[in-house]
Amino acid sequence: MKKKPVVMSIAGSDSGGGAGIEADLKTFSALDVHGTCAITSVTSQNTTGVIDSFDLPPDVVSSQIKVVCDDMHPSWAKTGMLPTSEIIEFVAKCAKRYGFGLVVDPVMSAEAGGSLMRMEALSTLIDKLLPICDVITPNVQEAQAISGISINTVDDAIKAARIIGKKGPRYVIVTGGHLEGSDLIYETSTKDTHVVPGELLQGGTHGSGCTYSSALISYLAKEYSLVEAATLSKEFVERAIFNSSDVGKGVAPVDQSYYILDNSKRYYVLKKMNLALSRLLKNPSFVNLIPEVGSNLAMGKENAYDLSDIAAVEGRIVKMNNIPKAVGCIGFGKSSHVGRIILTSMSFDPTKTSCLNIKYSRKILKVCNEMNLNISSFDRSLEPDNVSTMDWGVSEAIKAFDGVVPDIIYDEGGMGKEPMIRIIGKDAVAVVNIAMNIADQV
Ligand code: PXL
Repeated sequence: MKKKPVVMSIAGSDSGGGAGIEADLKTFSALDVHGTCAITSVTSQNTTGVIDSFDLPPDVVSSQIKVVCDDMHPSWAKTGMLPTSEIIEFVAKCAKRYGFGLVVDPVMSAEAGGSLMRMEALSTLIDKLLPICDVITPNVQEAQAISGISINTVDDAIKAARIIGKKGPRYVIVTGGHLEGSDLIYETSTKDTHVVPGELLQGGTHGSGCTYSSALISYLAKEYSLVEAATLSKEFVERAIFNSSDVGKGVAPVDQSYYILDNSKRYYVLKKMNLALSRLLKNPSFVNLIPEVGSNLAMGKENAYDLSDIAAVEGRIVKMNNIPKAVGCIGFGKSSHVGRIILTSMSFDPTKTSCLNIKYSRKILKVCNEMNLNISSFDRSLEPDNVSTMDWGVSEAIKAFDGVVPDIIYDEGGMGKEPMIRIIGKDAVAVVNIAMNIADQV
């Protein structure tokens, strides 16, 4: 049977599913480690903040840690919400007894507002937990509270990390939201510092701290070095922030499942593209539909954001010895022309993910009409300055069709521009089926 690293989260529950234990377990499964948990407090919470919380008795927290450790021996654990001094003391005892690697995320308040730690518990955390932990991952506010100095620059963060390091952790990672997006790693024994560069991203951040520390123990449990684990965790949390969705009225929760779903969505696109392209290339009559500039077939992944989310044929599909030929392989980010058409059509209708451009002729357009396809068009001579032709033209054609994405968008060309027909559909196979029907009748 395969072996999986086992990790543990000792943290509070967030009923809104955005932070705490819920975020931790989602992170663990996205990163393919077995996640276990000891719940310290049950918070009644949504995206607007913490409404209420109910702390568990400290021996209930220890009991959860004990039974998990006796059986599954997690190699790494993280602490999140530790609301009281008593709970911190019990957790520190367990950590000493079981000897797992320990990351302390010194959670003080929720991203959306609301305190998650009693004031007096901070000194217990500093006295009891910092001396026995491997890594502490404060954000700027938490680092200020623990070090007692204010942090405005990366130099301030280094000073704070030195002060915190003296309290016992082997590494201090000051996480970046407020350091222009970069994280600072400080190694206590050598006094070395390392900056993990990042950028401030648009997106909801509810659960970002929990997700970061959970990703960190996942990578550490997979035996990455600390700097590698911190770099990968930063990337993981940035993508989770970027993919957050507005599920409530307040701070949007980050999305950890993006990490697994993105690859499966891309795989689905590649499978459809391969099937569609091989059918197209086997159909000799398709050559009659290939324009001078070549055709391209492209398909976007669900929720495509930019051209890197659109798969197409590198170098287009051309006519060679009177048979259709793909110049290169299918890959993401390989077409800006047809890619833009898809991004625009998906902005009107997210299910219209695929496009194939074919030759324009009156005859071909007539066949499209006879097939009862929905048809719209744009006029290049009306194109304003400083716009992308495809964004503008495709939007115009869709607006002219009452905002519905038609099956066919054509234009009659312009100075030095070949006229073109574009077939748009729900996926690459659907688009190719339409193209083959047209080709059979031309
Ligand atoms: O992200 C900090 C955090 C930790 N633990 C719980 C939380 C939050 C933030 O909302 O709710 C339970």
